[in-house]
Amino acid sequence: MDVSFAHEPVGHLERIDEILVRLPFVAPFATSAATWTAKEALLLRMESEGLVGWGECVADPDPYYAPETVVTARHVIREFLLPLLEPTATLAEVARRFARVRGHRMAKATVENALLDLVAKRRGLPLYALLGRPRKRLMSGISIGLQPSLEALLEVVGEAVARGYHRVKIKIKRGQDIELVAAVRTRFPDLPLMVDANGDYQLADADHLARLDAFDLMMIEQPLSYADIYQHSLLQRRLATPLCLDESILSLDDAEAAMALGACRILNIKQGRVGGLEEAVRIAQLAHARGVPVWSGGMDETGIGRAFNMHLQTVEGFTLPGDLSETSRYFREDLVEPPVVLEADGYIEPPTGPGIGVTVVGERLDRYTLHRQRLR
Ligand code: OSB
Ligand code: MG
Repeated sequence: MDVSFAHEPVGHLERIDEILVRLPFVAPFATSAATWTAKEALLLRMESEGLVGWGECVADPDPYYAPETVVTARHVIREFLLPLLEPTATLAEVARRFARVRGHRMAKATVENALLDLVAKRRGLPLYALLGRPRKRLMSGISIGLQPSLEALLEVVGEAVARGYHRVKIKIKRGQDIELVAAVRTRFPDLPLMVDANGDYQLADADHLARLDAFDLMMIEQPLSYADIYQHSLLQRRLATPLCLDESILSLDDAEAAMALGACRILNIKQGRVGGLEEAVRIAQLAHARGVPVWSGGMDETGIGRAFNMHLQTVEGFTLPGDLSETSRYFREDLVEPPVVLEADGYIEPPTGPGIGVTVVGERLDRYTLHRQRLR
């Protein structure tokens, strides 16, 4: 990839800490696959020459979204990834060394993110500038979990519309789909609306899913299981609505296969799922060349992980609004300042300070920490 940071050396890392945090959500977040009441996340803190770099792993404590968990990520980071970091190794060299470790891309992204934050801070550049991008206001998007009732759903969607979000995504699952979408569409005829099934359906449900074609959805995200790229290609041929893959895409190769097979017409890129910003940018570049629009997906991250997603969205090809909501939607109090806020027109300003551009508030970090260990 043609980015200047590839030749940047890792530098001397005087100290590395892993920190496990747990932040309660303002409201539980329910998908077809799981319900989470708090964000439990593994953070990596790296100190180098008086600077501090941060990474946040998007793995959950459970394997209900992806096979990786907080515990597998800790294991792989400590035993296999950190030992590959040497002061003179460039980031490109680190990526080559990491390739020997198969999978575990959430773990890899955590380390890559912390290194990129450090490199950008050393250069005094915001991360988007390190990616070679100009400052850009970002579109907002909200992901609304399954609600206890249709009335509750309509109320939450109504609040999002009133706030000015650029698009609304609602979660669906078998038995809670057509009538939810029909009700939201009837109430909000012009709303940019999409659904996410988190893999709850099978190809045999194709006729049922085709009923969603009546509601002018932007896309259907991950209707079939995480490993079903080929099955999605068969489903896409039977639907007018574009499919978008999330869980199925773990790498550039997956994205290439999905696009070549016609398994989707849109890609959800979560940099924390595909191994980091570098792989995410590669996927965005390939998708751009293939005419496939992409957007940045979220994992209900704390302000640390969210900042990386914001910088990523300045890259060419991110033409659709992503999962980028106000901090107050997720947490009463976040680990970082400043929080993400919506401007009057629904846009969001990415942080402009060096690196990720947000500051971890030590006292809050301590309060939400479950476990902390020095690794180096
Ligand atoms: O499928 O996109 C998903 C959150 C956690 C795990 C998976 C998903 C999500 C979201 C919320 O939809 C995205 C966000 O607001 O950060
Ligand atoms: Mg999704």
